[in-house]
Amino acid sequence: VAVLASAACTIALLPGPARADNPIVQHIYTADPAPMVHNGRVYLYTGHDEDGSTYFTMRDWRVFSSADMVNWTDHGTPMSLATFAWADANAWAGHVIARNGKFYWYVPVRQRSNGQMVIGVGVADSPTGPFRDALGRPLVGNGEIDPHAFIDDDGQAYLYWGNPNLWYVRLNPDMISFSGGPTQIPLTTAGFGTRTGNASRPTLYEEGPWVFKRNGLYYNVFAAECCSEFIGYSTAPGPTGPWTYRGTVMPRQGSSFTNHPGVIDFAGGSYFFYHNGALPGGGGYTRSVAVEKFTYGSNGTIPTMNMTTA
Ligand code: FUB
Repeated sequence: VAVLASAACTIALLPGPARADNPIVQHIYTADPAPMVHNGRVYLYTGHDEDGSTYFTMRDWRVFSSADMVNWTDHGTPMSLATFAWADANAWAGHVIARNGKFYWYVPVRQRSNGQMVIGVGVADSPTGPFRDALGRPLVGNGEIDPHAFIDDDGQAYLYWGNPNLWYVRLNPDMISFSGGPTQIPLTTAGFGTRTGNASRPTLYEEGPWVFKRNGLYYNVFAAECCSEFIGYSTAPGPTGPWTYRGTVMPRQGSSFTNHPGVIDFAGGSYFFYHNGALPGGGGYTRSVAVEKFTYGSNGTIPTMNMTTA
C-alpha cells in the first residue's frame, strides 16, 4: 500500500515482492508515464491531472524516482507551463532522455500566439531538474502531440510524435535542433493494424509512440484505437521502419478512456508503465500511473498484460 506523500519525501511501501503497488502515486492524479533508467535509478516523469479536471487540465509535470521499483521518492514539480513563456496550456505527455550530461524533456504544450499544439524542450543538469526552456520557442510544431526521443546505437537521435499522424525528425547531437524536416511514418495496416469504423483513420495508431531497441529489434509501443484506447505495438528492423504490427500489450480496461505506454529494462526485469483511473475520484481526466513487470517472449514478443491494483 503506497502512503500519501508530498514533494521530496519517500513514498514508503509495505515489504513484499519487488514491484510497486498500483497506482504508484496515490496522493495526486498523474498521467502519461515516461520512465527513464539512469545511474541505477528509475526516474518516472509524469503529467499531472488537476483535481476536478473536466478536459485534460494539466499545468505541470512531476518526477518520482526509485532504486528498487518499490520505494518511490517524490521530487516535486521540476517543470511547468511557466517554464515556457510562450505556452499557455496543456502540459501533456512528454518524454525525458539523457545525453551529454544533460537531461532533455520533450513536451507538447499549447502555443499562446496561435492556440496550436507544439513541441517544447526543457533541459536540466540533473534528472530531477530544475528544467529550463532550452530554446525560448517551440522545437517543432504542427498541431500534433506526444513527443518521444530515441538515440540509436550509432548516435543518431530521433524525435517521434503525433496524433493523428506519426512523425519523426532526426535530432542533431545538441538534442535541441534537427536536420531535415518532419517526416511522416506511413501508417499502413500492415505496420499498425486495422481500425474499423473510422475511414479517416484506417490503422490502430492513435498517439503516444514509445520507441526503443532491444536485441537488435526496434519497438514502437503506442496508444491504439481511441476511444477508449488500448496499447498495441509494432516492430521494425530500423528506427523508421518498415513497421509490422505485433498485437496487444494491454487491452482496454479501467475507467480512463486514454492509456499511455512507457517501457524499460531495469535491474534484470522488464517493466511496462501505463495509466488508468484507479484512484478514488479517478476517471478519464483524473488518472493514475501504474506499472506491470513482464518477461519478453523468446522471439521478442511483448505479452498481453492486465491492469493490477496491488
Ligand atoms: O494527457 C493528455 C493526453 O492524453 C496525452 O497527451 C495523450 O497521450 C493522452 O494520454
